[in-house]
Amino acid sequence: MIIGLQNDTITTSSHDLDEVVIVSHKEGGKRSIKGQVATIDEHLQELNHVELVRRGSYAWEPTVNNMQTERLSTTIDGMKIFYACTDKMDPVTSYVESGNLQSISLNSGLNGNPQATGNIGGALDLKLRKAGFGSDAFRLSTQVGYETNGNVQVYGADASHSSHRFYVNGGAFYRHADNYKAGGNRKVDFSKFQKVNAFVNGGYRVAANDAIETTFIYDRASDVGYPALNMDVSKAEAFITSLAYKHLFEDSKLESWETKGYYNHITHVMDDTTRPDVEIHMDMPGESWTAGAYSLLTGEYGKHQAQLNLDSYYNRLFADMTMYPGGAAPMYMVTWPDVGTLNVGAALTDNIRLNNESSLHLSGKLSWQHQRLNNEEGYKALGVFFPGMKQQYHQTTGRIAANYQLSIVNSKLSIGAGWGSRAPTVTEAYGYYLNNTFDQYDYIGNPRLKNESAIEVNGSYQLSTLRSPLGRRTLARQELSVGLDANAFFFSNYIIGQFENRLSAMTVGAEGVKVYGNIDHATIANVSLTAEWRPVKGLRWSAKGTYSMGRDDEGDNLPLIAPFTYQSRLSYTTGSLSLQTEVKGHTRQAKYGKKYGETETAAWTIVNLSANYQLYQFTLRAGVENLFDKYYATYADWCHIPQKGRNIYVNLSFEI
Ligand SMILES: [Cu+2]
Repeated sequence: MIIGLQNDTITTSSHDLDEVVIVSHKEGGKRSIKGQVATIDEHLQELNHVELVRRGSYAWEPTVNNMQTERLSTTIDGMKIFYACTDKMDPVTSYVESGNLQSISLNSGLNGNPQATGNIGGALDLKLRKAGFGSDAFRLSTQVGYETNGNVQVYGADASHSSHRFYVNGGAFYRHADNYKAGGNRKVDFSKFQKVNAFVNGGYRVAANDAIETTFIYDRASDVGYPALNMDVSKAEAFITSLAYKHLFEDSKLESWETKGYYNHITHVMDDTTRPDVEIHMDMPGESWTAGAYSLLTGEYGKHQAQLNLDSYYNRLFADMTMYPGGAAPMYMVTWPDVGTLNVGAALTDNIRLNNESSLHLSGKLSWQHQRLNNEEGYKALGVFFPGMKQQYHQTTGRIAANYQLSIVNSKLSIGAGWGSRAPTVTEAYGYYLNNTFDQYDYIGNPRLKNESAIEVNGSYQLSTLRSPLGRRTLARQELSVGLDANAFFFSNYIIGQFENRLSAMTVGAEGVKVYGNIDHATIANVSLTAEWRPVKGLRWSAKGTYSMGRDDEGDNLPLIAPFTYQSRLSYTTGSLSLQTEVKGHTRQAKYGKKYGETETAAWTIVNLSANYQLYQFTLRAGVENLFDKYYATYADWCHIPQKGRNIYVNLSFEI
C-alpha cells in the first residue's frame, strides 16, 4: 500500500479539535465572509469562544474563553513563538498572513494540542498551507482587495507545484491601510499600518514513506499606529523557519512519526517620534528568539488512537527602554532582563472509541522549565524590590483533561473536566516598570509568584431536527439545530496586578505602581446558545448569544470579561451568488472590572451586508460593514478606541 504523505502536517487529530476556521481558498467550512483577503484577526472572529482585544486596526490580541495571551497557547504548526513587545502590541498571530495558512484550529480550555503549554483558556494552532505531494500539478492564485474606510489595499499572490516526489509553494502578501474613520466621519489618528509577508514551503520525498518538509516565513509590519497606546511601531519583523522529517508506518499499529526543528526571531521597535506633545521621547525595542523541536508519534491500537509528543524549546526575551528628558541625560532601563527559558515537555493523548455512540478523549502534558536572567543590570534593578531574588528559577507545570462524547440519533452531548497550571510569563515574573495604558499604572514583575492553576468543567449539548423523508434516497437535511455550550474555570493563585502604594510611577501621567501577585482564587464562566435554521433550500439563518462572567477572590469583577454578546446572520444562496446580512452587538457592560481600572462600555449594535459571486476561476466579494455608520467601541477595545465607521469593501480572487 502506498500512503500519500499528508499535505498538511496534522498534529492534532480532527475529532479533538473544538473548532476550525478555514483560511485558505480551497476548502469549505467555517470562514470569514471576506475570503482569503481577510486578516488573520478577521478569520479568528469566526471562532466561538474567541474575542479580540484591539489597540488599533492592526495586531489584535485574541482571547479565548475571556482569557488573554498569558493563559493561552499559540503555536504555528506546533512551533512555539513568543511576542517581543512589553506592551502586547504584537500577539504572535500578527506575524503570519492569511496566505500562509490553511486553517486555524482552536482547542478550548485545558484540552490543548500536544505542543501547547500553559493553555488554561485554550490553544490556537495556526496550520500552514502546504501544497503537499500528489500528481503533477501547478496552481496559481491571486487576490486583490480594497476597502473605502482607511483606503485599505490588499494584494496577494501564491503559486505551488506538486509532484509525487517533490512539492514547493510560496507567495507574497502586501497590506496597506491609512488612518480609519469611526462612525460619524470621525478620524482616528495613528491607526494606519502596512505589512509585507513572503513565504516558501517545500517537501521532498526521500523514500516511499519518508519525507522532509521545510518552511520559511518572513513578515514585516511597518509604521503601525496604535491609537489606544502612547506609542506606535516603526518595525515589527519576524523570521520563522522549520525543518521536519516525517515517516509513515505501514502494517503497523503506529501511524506516523514526525520530528520538527524550528527557529524564529522577532524584532519589535516602538516609536513615538510621530506623536505630538510627547513630554519625554522614548526608544523601546524588544526581541524574541525561539529555537525548539518536537517529535510526535501517532498510532492506533484497537479502540485507541493515541499520540505521544516530546518537545523542547529555548526562548530568549529582551527589551529595554531609553528615555530622553529634554535637557537632561538619557535614562536607560532594562524592561525584560534577557530572560532565557528552557522548557521540556511530554504530552500524551488518547481517543478511545467506546462504542458506536460514545467516545472518551484523554490528554495530559507535563512540562518543566528553567529560567535565567541573563542581563545583570536588569536582574540587579529588580533585585532592589525583591531582596534575595535569584538569577535562576525553575517551574513544573502540567495539565490533564478528559472529555466524554455521546451522539444519539440527532443529539450530541459532551461533558469534560480538566486541571492545569501555568508558569508566570516573563512580564508577570520579571517585567520592570511596564506602563499599562488600560489602567494607567506602571507594572513590576514578581519573581516570587506561584504557578497559577485552574480546574475546568465544560459541557455542551446539540440537538438537531432532521428532515429525511423515509424511503427516499435524499440525504437528511438539517432543518433546525440548537446548541448549548458552557464552561467554567476555577482558578487558584490567579495572577493579576496589585496596588503597591510604596512605589511611585516612572511614566509621566501614570497613576501609580502595581506589582503582579497571586490572588487566592478567581472564577471565569461562559455560556453560549446557538441556533441554526434552514427553512428552505438556499436560505440559512443562524444566531448566537454568549454570556460570560469573571470574579476575583473578593467577588469583584475581573477586567475584559465580555457582557452579553449576540450575532445573527441570514444568508441566501442561489447558483453562484450568495447574499448575507448580519446583525451583531453586545449589551451594556454593566459588570466591568472597576477595581482593575476598567470603565464601563455602552451597548452597541451594527448591521453588515455582504455578497459573493463566483464566475469560473474568479470570486468577487463585496460588502458593507457598519451600514448605519454607528460610532461605537466594544468592551475589548483598549481605552474605548472607536471601531470603524461605515466601510465598503470589494475583493477579487483568481485561482487556477
Ligand atoms: Cu510594542
